[in-house]
Amino acid sequence: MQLRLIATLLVLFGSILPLRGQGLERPVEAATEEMVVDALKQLNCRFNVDEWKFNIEMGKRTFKLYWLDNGKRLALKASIKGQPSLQAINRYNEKTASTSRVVQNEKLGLLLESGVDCQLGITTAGIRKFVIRFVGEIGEFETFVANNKDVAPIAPIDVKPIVKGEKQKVPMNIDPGSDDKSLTITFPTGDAKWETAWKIIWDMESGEQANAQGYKTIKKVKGEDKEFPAFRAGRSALLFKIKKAYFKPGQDAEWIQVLEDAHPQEFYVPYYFKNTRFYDLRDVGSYVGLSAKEGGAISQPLSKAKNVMAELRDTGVAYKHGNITRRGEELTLWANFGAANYTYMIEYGFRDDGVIVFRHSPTGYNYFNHFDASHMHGSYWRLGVKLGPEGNNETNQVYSVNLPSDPKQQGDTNGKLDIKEITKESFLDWNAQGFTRIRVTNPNYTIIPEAKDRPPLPISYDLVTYPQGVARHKRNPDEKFSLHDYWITRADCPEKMYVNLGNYFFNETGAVSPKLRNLENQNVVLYHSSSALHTPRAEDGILKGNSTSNGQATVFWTTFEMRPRNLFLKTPIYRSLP
Ligand SMILES: [Cu+2]
Repeated sequence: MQLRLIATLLVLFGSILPLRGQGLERPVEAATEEMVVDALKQLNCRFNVDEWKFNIEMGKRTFKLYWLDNGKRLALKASIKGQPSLQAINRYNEKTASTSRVVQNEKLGLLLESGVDCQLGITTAGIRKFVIRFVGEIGEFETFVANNKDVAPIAPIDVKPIVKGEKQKVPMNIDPGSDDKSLTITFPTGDAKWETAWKIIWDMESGEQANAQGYKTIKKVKGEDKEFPAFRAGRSALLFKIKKAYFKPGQDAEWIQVLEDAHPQEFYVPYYFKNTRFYDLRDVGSYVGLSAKEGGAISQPLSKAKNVMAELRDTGVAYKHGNITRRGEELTLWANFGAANYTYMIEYGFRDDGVIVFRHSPTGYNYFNHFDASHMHGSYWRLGVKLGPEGNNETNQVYSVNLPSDPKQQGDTNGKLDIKEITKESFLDWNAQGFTRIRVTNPNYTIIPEAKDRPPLPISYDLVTYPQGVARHKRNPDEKFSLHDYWITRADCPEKMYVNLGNYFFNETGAVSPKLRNLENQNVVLYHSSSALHTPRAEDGILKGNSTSNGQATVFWTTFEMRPRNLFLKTPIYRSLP
């Protein structure tokens, strides 16, 4: 392929030469080099030719026109400055780009490309329009890149080597003036080539603050429903909230919000022995101050109140095959809710692979010094979910996901999970054989493109639970909130209290309430409980009674997690041993 007409680096000014062929031209099936030259001359642009490649300068923009297959195809390519995230590029290609598309080239960086198949018929005027439109699209894409810049880059985080016995601070950035309540961590920690990050905004809220946010309870007064503030007024900390959590699945990726107000909302402890029962969060205790000494090797208490510990933990091997392996990390934020004789440990684990682990454990002194005083320690969580980047996180869908146990449904022709969209405020139960998960997706945000056999896969988070058992309490009429494992409401649901969900979902006859609303693809709140059955043993220090000198019940955790799905193009932080 050669250009006979022009030697390399011939610079022409279009205005010098006469126009030719305008208006009279018939379409041909291959563009000649002369047609390209004419078109460029008519556009008054500077250009030079390097064999089959035209280097063009038009206005402030430079780009290349490729004369391919003896003119059967023409392609335009422009190098674009800027570093939009992969997701932003995909979004541009899917939604904004009309005749061009953006590709990330390993050597050349970001390229905007457009092509024309001349075999369908091409004229000089057509080439001219092709170039003009492309110049317009460069401008559009530059504007798109400017408007889709990611939020402020994360400043490098300093990590010092660990000296045995010494304590180190967690390698994270704390936003000044936030009372340690707004923080960012990158993973792997201490690595300039970090690959994932969490931005977390947490708070400890008092009953007074929660009541002001509309946390109410309804009680019957003389046969009529009356609203009362949900919590005890006062300043002590009752709600340990993750107000917002954002995950970044790559240095160039957008921050993806996951949580919007998540917290344990009740610690309900019914004793089967004597029907003694406690709503410990509502009625008894509050979160307590912590000592720095209680934290691990890499830890620090947070905020002036020091009632939350930040701790960096090694979570063991994240994956392994041969020398392709690495150890995982988790930023744990933990607190302790003191409720008279008992206390509860509450942990949020923000893992380097995007998983959030929610843990609760009782510990402390048994209420009854009796081996038969078995009781349930229930932790009732509100999980506000708002999945997606800022500006695109208001549309979410919810699904239940179950493995079918009927062999017919598991057969070769089916063999698919039973995935059902939940379109209305609902409750459902965990099914052991179904490995039930609740999935929240953002149908408007996809990084896994469409393939031959499937549509694009939206980003999702699965609520995956690890129950030791399923606690149902039916002895008392106010325990209806324990009758199901998952409750799903809209984020704007007037009922914000887990312990009142029974009254919201059912009417007095026990029938499902007609007031339940459609989810309408809005943000949702998932309510889920995790329970630990405590069957007292000598190791709990009960033989000689409930005393500090006699020992206490050690922790026994309940756990569930929110697990990302299709937020990455490959295994997160995929590395080999050095
Ligand atoms: Cu107990």
